[in-house]
Amino acid sequence: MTDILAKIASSLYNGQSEEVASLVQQALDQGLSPHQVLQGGLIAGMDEVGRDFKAGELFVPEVLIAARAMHAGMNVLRPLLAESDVPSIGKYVIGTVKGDLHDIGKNLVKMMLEGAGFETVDLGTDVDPQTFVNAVREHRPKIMGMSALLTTTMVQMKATIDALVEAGVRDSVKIMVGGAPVTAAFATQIGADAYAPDAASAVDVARALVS
Ligand code: B1M
Repeated sequence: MTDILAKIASSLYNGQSEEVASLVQQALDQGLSPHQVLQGGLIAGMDEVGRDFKAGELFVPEVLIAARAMHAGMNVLRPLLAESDVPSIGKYVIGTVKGDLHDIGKNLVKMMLEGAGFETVDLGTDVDPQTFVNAVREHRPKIMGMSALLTTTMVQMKATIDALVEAGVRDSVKIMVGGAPVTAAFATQIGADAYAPDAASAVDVARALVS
């Protein structure tokens, strides 16, 4: 069992998209749960990519190819993670903040929320504050989530909250933030309602916010 997860992680590291998709399917066929495959295979592989990227052993093109392989694996898992007969428990607008192109974590959070019964509206990456404001006006979500992976872009979370206040819609929505450099203390400091460290916690936190 752990063998196939290790194979998924190393194929992801090597950017072998087709191999990753096929191994993910094999792991599921062997009886592993979608969450086991996600955590022990895909996320484990991407963690290794992150470590070597930081150490200067991998460069942006290699990371991009690994990210593509991660998406290929997630495409197989998506319907299973989102599988749910729970009726919608509320709308959730989500996006990665301005200047930030990282979307793997944001997409995972979105998939898990959909699995938990939230109806999601995905604004994508590099979302400027005004686009968040417009989406809150248009979709009237119960929760708006912002993701940031860079210390240089997490400040956009505060800029977006300020824009919501200025537009007079801040109090109509709960705000959740997350992403590797974001902390609970930072969330409080910028006036967000909640912080979640990972996709699974994001579901618990979102449920608590709407209950
Ligand atoms: Co970039 N990158 N990257 N990168 N990248 C990081 C983030 C970095 C930590 C790598 C490193 O140096 N170790 C570093 C940031 C350093 C810093 O700011 N302190 C970094 C850098 C520097 C950069 C560039 C500036 C590199 C360059 O060009 N010189 C550049 C910036 C581009 C931009 O955004 N403007 C850049 C580019 C890229 C790629 C495009 C090559 C690619 C992104 C591809 C894509 O997303 N489509 C990429 C990647 C893949 C990474 C790493 C390796 C992996 C990120 C990832 O997907 N992790 C990353 C290193 C790392 O984090 N280990 C790195 C897997 C994912 C499942 O985890 O996104 O943390 P994560 O999401 C988690 C939680 O954080 C949480 O739940 C998720 C699932 O559990 N979460 C939320 C996330 N959002 C949430 C929202 C919530 C709640 C929870 O509520 C709303």
